[in-house]
Amino acid sequence: MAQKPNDKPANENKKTENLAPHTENSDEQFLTTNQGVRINDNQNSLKAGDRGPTLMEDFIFREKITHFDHERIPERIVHARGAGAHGYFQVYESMAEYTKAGFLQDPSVQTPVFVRFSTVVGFRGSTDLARDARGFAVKFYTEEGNYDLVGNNIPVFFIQDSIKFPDLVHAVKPEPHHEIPQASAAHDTFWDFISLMPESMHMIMWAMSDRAIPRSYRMMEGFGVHTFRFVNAEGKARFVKFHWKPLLGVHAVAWDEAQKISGKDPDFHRRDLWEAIEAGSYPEWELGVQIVEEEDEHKFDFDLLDPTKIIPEELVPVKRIGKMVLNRNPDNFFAETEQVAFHPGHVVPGIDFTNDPLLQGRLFSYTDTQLKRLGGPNFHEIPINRPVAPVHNNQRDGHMRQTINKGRTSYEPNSMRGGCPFQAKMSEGGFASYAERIDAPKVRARSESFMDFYSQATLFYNSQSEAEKTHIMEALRFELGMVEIEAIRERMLSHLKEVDESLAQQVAEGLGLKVPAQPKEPLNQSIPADADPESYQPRRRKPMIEKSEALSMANTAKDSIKTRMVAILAADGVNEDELTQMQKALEAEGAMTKIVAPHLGTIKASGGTEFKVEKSFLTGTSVVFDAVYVPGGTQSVDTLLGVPKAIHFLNEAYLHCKPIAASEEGKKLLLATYFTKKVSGESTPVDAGLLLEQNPESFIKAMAQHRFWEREKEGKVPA
Ligand code: HDE
Repeated sequence: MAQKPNDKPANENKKTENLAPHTENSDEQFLTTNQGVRINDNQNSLKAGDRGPTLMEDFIFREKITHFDHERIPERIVHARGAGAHGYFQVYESMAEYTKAGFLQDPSVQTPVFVRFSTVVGFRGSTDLARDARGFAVKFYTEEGNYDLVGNNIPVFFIQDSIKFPDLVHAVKPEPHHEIPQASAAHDTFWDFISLMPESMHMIMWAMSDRAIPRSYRMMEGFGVHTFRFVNAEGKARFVKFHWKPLLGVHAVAWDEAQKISGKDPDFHRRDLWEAIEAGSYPEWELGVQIVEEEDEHKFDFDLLDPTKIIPEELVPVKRIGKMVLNRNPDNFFAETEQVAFHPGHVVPGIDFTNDPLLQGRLFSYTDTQLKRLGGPNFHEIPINRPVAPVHNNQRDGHMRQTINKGRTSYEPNSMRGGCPFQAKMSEGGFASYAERIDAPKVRARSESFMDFYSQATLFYNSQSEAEKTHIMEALRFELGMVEIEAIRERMLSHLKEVDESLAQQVAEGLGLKVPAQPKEPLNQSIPADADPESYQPRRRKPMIEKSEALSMANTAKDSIKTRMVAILAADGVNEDELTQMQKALEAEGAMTKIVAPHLGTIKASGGTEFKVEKSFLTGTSVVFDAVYVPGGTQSVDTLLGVPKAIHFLNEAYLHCKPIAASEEGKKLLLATYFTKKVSGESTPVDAGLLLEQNPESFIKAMAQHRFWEREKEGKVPA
């Protein structure tokens, strides 16, 4: 990355400077108390005699233990488990036509960001690979104050009104009597709730798809979900939906693989993010916007304010307006990733809200939750939350106040300070809410324009590739298979029938049930007591499009193998030329290779060179790799033939549809696998992900395809 003109490291910026006075470095320093007194003995408490009781007087002991006793804070009620990184955002060209937001004006300006990715359901110590939506929260430290885009990797949500959020979260979290299961929606209370909430059906399709088991945080999209507003300097507003598009494409793992990774490396995603940044392979996303003129608000077959709907990209293209690069890992997980406080209500002039009832509720919830989690109203002073823009107001005091506000006045208007701090005119950057006209009765109700629950679920399903459809069906079989109450399964089948008959049929087969002809009870129970149930019945509108290419991961970017992890299976005597040729070719394309061998330490190649072994078959597992390569060398291949775990490694990689390459001699190892017939050519069709000669170029091409899902049809690999 280019250095900035003042020769500072490229990953330093205004926010790094803002954090610097708060960072601590113990190198070459004495150990001290919190009062700065040097400690002479950190091994023994102060006692009355060397076998006597500890003395109250021991301020060193008391301070240390007391601090320790108070180290924990409440974890986030949702999105508890996450990983964060610093970086910057840069707009491609001025967006002045649409918004006056300062950070979207000047292509030469880099705005510092901090991003936190998360799973939603699991506790802080759960696994990264749970089937779940992922949080994608970005804090822009702009010159005009902090702007938070608090999104997910799925563009819609389960519910339409935030008053249902506590119900949803109570239903999906572990059940209250025994706190089972961890980080999983596959249980009765979740599906009970969902089966009575037809509005969730679109989100359910996404959550059952491979989007919910990403290969990497770096390979997932992000979405602002709600429709927001852009407002330009003339006060003209337009609707806007936000998208993050990963430059590495959108990729997933297989469900069987996800479950295994959860055991083998529950930190898979946070490790992947950390290691990529440490290696200088900075994750990158483009920010995209879909802009809709206010006068076009009612032109769609859905309501723009309904968060269970997308605007298909075919109807309103996504304009890519800038790029985000993550180029620095946090120094301290707790201080930064845990204490960062996002809020969809943190906006800057030029960005405003709409009346989406889910967004409206979120605008209340996020400050409230930080008060509990971070302990008081001064959480904005925690270093990671401080804006780089100056803060002046008359808010005072409260727990852990850091700022020392000078002067006698803490009110406004005042004359004693000449009225300072004073209000800013709009022309001086003062925030003024968009003056939307509202003239309506005060009612507890839902608009009839929100009542189309199934059309976009069907659109999503119809837009999937064959393999993706199979994965959705299998995920539903799994999840509903974990449900114990049959009536819940049946209700779900009735909903699935509305989405797609054949999907419902296939899921029903797996559950040993029949798709009910008529649901036994009303499927929509989110109806106010006095309402006319008729007006709450789902109504299908004729969709404006039948399919959307952008919804299928099969159509994602498949042009790079950057940061893909390749396992090289080898032992002593490995063919040195083949090994180094392949390593060099892969690394030149930005992939990373690790030698996996029967033991750790080193192996001696045919040419005499010692190669470091990164993983043994005990510490390494195929599920954390993207591809496998087997070089030749008679001794190496013969040794591996005697290692059952090496054969298992290959079988499993094959099962998970990964590219596998072997040199002519390495092929001998592949003949010992379950897919031997594919290797010997006895069974067809030819597998494009199975490369049976030393040809780095074809291996690179195959790796860029990510997975060869057509193998799943064979369905008989015992791994
Ligand atoms: Fe959140 N959400 N949410 N949410 N959400 C929280 O705030 C809430 C929703 C999202 O990395 C909480 O600080 C309500 C949609 C992310 O720190 C809490 C509703 C979307 C994160 C909260 C929603 C999100 C949160 C818990 C329904 C995608 C993690 C801890 C109206 C657009 C941010 C916290 C981080 C976190 C409330 C729905 C995204 C309780 C009431 C829709 C990425 O305030």
